[in-house]
Amino acid sequence: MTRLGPTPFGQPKLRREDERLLRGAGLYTADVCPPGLLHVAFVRSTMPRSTIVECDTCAALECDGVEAVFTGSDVHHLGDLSIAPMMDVNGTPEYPVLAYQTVAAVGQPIAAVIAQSQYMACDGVDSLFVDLEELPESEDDPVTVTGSWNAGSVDAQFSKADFIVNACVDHPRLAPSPMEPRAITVEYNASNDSATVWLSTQTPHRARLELAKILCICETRIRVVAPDVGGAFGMKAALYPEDVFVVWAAFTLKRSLQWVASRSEEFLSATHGRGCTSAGQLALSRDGTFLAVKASMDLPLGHWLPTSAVVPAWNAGRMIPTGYRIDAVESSSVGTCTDKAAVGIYRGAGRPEANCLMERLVDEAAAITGIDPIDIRLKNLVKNEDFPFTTTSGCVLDSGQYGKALQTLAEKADYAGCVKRRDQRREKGELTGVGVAFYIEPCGIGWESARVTLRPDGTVLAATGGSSQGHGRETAIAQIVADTLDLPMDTVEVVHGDTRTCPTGIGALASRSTAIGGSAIHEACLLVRKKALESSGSEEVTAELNYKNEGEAWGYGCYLVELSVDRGTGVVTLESASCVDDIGNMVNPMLVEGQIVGGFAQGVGEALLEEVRYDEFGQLLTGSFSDYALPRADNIPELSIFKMLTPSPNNTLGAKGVGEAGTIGAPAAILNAAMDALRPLGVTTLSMPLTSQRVWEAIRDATRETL
Ligand code: SMO
Repeated sequence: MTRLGPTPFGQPKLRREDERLLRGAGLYTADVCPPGLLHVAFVRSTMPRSTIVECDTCAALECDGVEAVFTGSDVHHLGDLSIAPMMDVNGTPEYPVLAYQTVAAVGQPIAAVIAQSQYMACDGVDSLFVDLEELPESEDDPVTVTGSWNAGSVDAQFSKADFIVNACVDHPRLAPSPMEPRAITVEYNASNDSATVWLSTQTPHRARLELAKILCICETRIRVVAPDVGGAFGMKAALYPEDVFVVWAAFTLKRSLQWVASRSEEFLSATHGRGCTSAGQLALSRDGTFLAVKASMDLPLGHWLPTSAVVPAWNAGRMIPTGYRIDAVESSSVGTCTDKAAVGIYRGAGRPEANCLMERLVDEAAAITGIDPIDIRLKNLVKNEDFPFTTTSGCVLDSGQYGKALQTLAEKADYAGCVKRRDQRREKGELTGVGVAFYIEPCGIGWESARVTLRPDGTVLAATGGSSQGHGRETAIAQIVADTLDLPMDTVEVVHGDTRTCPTGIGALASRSTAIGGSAIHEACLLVRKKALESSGSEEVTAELNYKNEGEAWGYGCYLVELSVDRGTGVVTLESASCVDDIGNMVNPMLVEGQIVGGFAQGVGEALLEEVRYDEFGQLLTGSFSDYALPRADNIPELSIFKMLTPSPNNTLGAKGVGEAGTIGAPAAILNAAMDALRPLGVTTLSMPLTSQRVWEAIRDATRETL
């Protein structure tokens, strides 16, 4: 697939979803109101690690409108959730639908009240009496997931190195915060004892499979529909205990039920991301050649493991040494269960962790050798002629022009001018920095499904096994179909996110929607075209297939930021930002830029503002947006976006993912720029988020020592 040009493919088509969404005519899970709907609210633990001494439901049951109350003893027989087995796990933490006998974390559901309205359910929750007795800290070893990636003579390279540099990076624990919180509406169908589960999810088919397994019922009794989804970012990839409860209760009561999380419930019990602490060492020769790298990644997990719980640890470990040619690598990654909210994938999912550590090490290498940060990268990045390139840890980087991307960035963003301005301002006593970061982004492994039907009237129905989390899939898929079949876009109807009308598939995650999901649609179109040419011309023609890619596509790119630091207050101000991203063939450049800008904003949030905090007793301190600082428009400088185009040889569209690009490149570039600004004062390390308090303390500590 190399055809690009005056066809829908490659054009910045407006999103066909937006007409209905902007007019308020979208259909979100909470908008679905089957007749006789009852509402669910959860009683949540106010303490970590406790024994449930008493859970008295009497008063709640007498509340107006309350129809039923359930506790852990009603559901503790239900099954467990599957965990993607990418690393070794030394135990199985419980998957408690409602806490039974003990609770593990603040915010864990203990009981559920079902009532005629959401308010009545909340009144019931307030009337329910729970007595908890705090347990001492457990003496058992926590459940951990571990992995290591070792190759080459690391010790020999370290002993012959001219320099060894160190870096540590602290990633804040983050709350993914999609605009639409978690929501589930179960429409119970008494005629055949089945249910339609409307769920704000990234993975409808997996949700059906897991629900059937946990509830021990046949999959045919459950239809899962992901209607419009208002953002997900990895937070809606796994099935939550609350979801399982609501479906179980609907079948038990034979009633339709709905639960919509409040924002506070999201901070307390939706999955968090990041929280990784990493440490690394890079050995290099005097001329700036990288010889060996050691990295250790330490990631938190929560009190239960969502399906993709180990993915961040796996990506963080296996991606070292990212896009650099380093022949000796020793990388290890450990995820450790804690008595806090679950941690799962969040936009980037281990990619920012690996890239931030490498980029910090590379900048330290530049500083110690006196080689320019761009030049030392150019010297060590994988060269064009080496693709496909198998990294020392075994990742197969498919394609790219890494050096050219960095040179393009230097030119377009006027790197030389940035450095000159910085030096002039430094002479006047200002704290200013220029930061560069290179990143790579693995995009989806495996397969996705598609079914394309060409109707006798010339219109097309395209059904994908993937789904949409609000990122414009209907538009992108319609463009691929229209281009492949040479039809106008408005003849193409797209369906997704429904286990009844779509072929069994995976979903919207891991930057896979276009590279794999889009390729599946493209292949199905080619098959339909072939069948149509062989048919009589007046019949309906359908093609359905599973497409498996030939290996991961690796997006990559680089970011450059200029920033200044106020010496008196520690406030960091981003002054400019530019990026070059190579995502292979593009279906819709407007959607691509939207992804880059959105990812960048979340990357700025991680670098400068956002942090989920618990106190020493396990109490959540950041339970609302007044304590948890999402970036606002005035925190985000305009991002100048430039593109490279190296098609991936690993999928039929030649596409790479772009969903996570900005969250990977931005924090690394910002960290490097802040270190560049503060290194002259003697600051040697900084932790994210770079709040004014943290930065002020770093300045104070560094300057105090030199007094
Ligand atoms: S963090 Mo993404 O939804 O794989």
